[in-house]
Formats: sequence, C-alpha cells, structure tokens
Amino acid sequence: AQLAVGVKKVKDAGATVEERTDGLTKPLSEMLGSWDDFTFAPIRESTVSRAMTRRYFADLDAHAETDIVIVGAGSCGLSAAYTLGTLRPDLKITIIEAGVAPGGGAWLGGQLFSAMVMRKPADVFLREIGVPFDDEGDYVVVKHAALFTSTVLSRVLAMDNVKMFNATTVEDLITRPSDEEGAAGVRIAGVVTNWTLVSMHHDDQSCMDPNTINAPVIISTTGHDGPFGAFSVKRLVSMKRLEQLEGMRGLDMQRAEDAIVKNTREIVPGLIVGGMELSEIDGANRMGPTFGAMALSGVKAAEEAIRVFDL
Ligand code: AHZ
Repeated sequence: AQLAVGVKKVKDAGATVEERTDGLTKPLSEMLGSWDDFTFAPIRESTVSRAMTRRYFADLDAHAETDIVIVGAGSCGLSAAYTLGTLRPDLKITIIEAGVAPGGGAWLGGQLFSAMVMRKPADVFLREIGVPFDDEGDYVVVKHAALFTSTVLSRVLAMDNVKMFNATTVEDLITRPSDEEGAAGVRIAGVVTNWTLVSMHHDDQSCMDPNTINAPVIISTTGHDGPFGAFSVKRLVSMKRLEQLEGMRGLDMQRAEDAIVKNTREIVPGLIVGGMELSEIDGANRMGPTFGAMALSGVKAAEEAIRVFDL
C-alpha cells in the first residue's frame, strides 16, 4: 500500500509508525545536497515507459471484473467514490472519466467565479474530507472550488481499492436479461469503454472496437445533457428501458437540490443515477452554482450501491 500524501513511516522504539510530514522543518535543499553537485538518479527511457504501461495494463486486467463502476468524475461521482472507498475498503471501485481532467464542472463555483457555495447540511461532507469553509449561516463557502475538487480527488486517488481511468469514455452499457422487470427487463452488468480520443473519431476512423468492464453495480453521474452528459439515461431510452426523458427544467435553487438528493436511486436493476444526470429523467430543475446536492447525492448513490451490491 502506498502512503497517504504527507505521511512517512518512522521507527519508534523498534515499531514502525506513520508520522505526518506536513510543513517543512528545514529547507529541502539540505536533504538534496549541494545545488552545485545536483544530479538526478540515472534512468533509461524504456524504464519510464514500462513503469507506466506495466501498471496501466495490470490495472486494466485487475479492473476488467470490478465491484462498482462510477461513470463520470464530477463533484457527484467523486463524492460517491470517496464514500464508497471509505465505507467499503473491501470493494474494488473503478472510475471512468471521459475528460483528461477529472472534476467535471467543479473547478469553479459558477460562471468564472472561484468560490464554491454549499447549502447546509452539505457542510458535513466538507468536514469529513477536511475542506475549510466560511460559515454563513444557512450556507457555507469554500474559498476556491478547486480546493474542494482537488481535496476529494486526492483522497479518492490515494485509496488502495480505487482506480480511475481518465481520458476514457463509457460508450455503452452491458446488459443481461433480468426477471425483476418481466420478460423484456434487463439488468445492467457492466460498461463498454473506449479511449475518449477514439470515441470522438468513430465517424472518420475504422477498427476501433471498445473494451469492457463487468460489474454488478454501476453508478452513473455524467451530468446534465450536453456534449458528453446524461450518457446512461439517454442510452436507457434508446434501449427502451425508459420511455422518454423529462428533460432538465429551468433553474430553481430552492427546489432543485432537494429533488436531486431525494431522487438519487437505482433506475434499472444494477444502475444507480446521481447528480445532474438525474434531472434529465425526472424533469428536475437545475440549481446553478450550489454544490451541496452533488456531494450528498454522491453519498446517497454510494450507500444505495452498497445496498444493491450486498443483495
Ligand atoms: O466528463 C464528464 C464530467 O467530468 C463525465 N462524463 C460524461 N459522460 C461520460 C461518459 N463516460 C465517462 N460517457 C463521462 N465520463 O462526467 C462528469 C460529469 O460531471 P459534472 O460536473 O458535469 O456533473 P455532476 O452531476 O457531478 O455535477 C453537476 C454540477 C452542476 S451543473 C449545474 C447546473 O447546470 O445548474 N449545477 C451544478 C451544481
């Protein structure tokens, strides 16, 4: 297991214990030696390639069968991943994110403004992951949305049981016949993936067959409709598991956030939908730049995924 950032192992009376290393106690250069004699340890180019590719393909192999897949690493998907990874270190969790940069729309608080607003009681999630905020009464403000996103991301990526494949798109869902919904019913049993750059070129390149991950439970948090968004629920319509999408309604902060958290649920067997993707099914309002519902929908989606997994 790798150590968390800011932690080192030290010998204490014969036993090995973990100790925080936050904060420089002396200039790092003292540990590096003199700048005049400075040089890196030797390397060969192929060593670097192998260091990356060996791990990537070992991860692909290990995660071809996974316990829970999270589609989309925005504020909702990352909150779900944190909750799942913390509550159930025994489960193998795979995050598939289409973008090179995970985080979805949560790098800014809204428009191009830095601060991120969360209505109470979503401050419980900020306390849990250790993000400081200004308490404004009914709501709290994180001084920069990137502080929230980078913190939850670093917590998630440090977990031994979580692997994120970014720059990778979920192109389709794997299905199996299911008795739970009658003869035509299906259970979602995994995802079909492709590198995003390949997904974007299906029209002008050939021979680009996808990859697959089998999993008994999927959490989809791909955001509201847009160039990439609402992927799983649109696919449920085209495979006739949903009659139609209601379509996200106009902005109403007051109503939107409660609705998203309340409606976070298993939509068809094996597929839980959270975050703004849900608004497309239910015709919920959008909430604009208030992120409490994304964090708590993620928490609820994770708890729901554990319930379905344990059935
Ligand atoms: O890249 C997408 C983003 O990072 C990713 N994604 C979408 N389709 C995908 C696919 N395969 C893999 N087929 C995919 N990844 O999903 C992520 C969605 O993040 P988001 O921030 O768009 O959604 P969210 O529901 O986590 O947060 C919504 C934030 C919003 S939108 C909004 C409004 O419009 O009013 N208000 C809030 C708080």
